[in-house]
Amino acid sequence: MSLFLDGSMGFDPNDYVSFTFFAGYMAMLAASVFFFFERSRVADEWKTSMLVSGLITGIAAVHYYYMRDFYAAGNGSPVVLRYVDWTLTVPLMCVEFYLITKKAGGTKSILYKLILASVAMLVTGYIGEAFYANDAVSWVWGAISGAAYFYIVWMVWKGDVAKLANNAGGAVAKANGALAKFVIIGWGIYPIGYILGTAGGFFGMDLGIAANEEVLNLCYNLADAINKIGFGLVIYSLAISSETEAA
Ligand SMILES: *C/C=C(C)/C=C/C=C(C)/C=C/C1=C(C)CCCC1(C)C
Repeated sequence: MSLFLDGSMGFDPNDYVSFTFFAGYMAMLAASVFFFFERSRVADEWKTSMLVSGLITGIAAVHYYYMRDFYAAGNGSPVVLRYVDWTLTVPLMCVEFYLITKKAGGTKSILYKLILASVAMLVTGYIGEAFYANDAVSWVWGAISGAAYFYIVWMVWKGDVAKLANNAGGAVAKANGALAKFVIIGWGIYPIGYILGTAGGFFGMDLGIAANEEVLNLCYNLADAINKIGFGLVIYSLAISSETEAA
């Protein structure tokens, strides 16, 4: 029985990047099982949020299954699979913000702004990585992507989303504050990976270090596990805490 699609049983023990693909796959899978099962235990109003949490880690688990093989087989960065995963899961994370602020007046228009910004962030990041990774101009695409990222940070930290959550107060304000921290700190790991992993990542400057695909994938794998599972756990604790508040 082979473990990988290429028929091999595994990867070189020194290949720590492959290890993080493998561990990421297991962690995403386990988190999905957890969110789907726990969904039945939370109050009705949080069931959709729990479902979305499970979908985020579930979609990631499937992509990690394939990225793991792709990388272990020596194909380098799984750029396409990575960005397909993100294009599905990041908008779903925007939906999480919409769902928690909905009762406090969250509108579809706010949701669309977040989704549009996240798509802009990812499309430009993809162009930078897929076509300009070895080019000094990779920073231009990273910078446009970064602008969209800062817009999302502003929306959830100080803008419309934060205002709604703070008006709602209590567990919702707390959960929004925690999710916003994930967006600032946890999502902030991705641009670091991009800077270290593309030739011109840092405004085209020569940092004296070669662009490193391994570091890029390490950053992305670590950040994915922190952010996707972390988001779900924040939602879960919100769902559990509002249940005890109601009781
Ligand atoms: C589950 C996946 C998530 C939360 C992915 C988030 C990805 C980002 C926040 C990526 C951001 C980037 C920049 C801000 C600039 C450089 C290009 C990117 C796409 C790596």
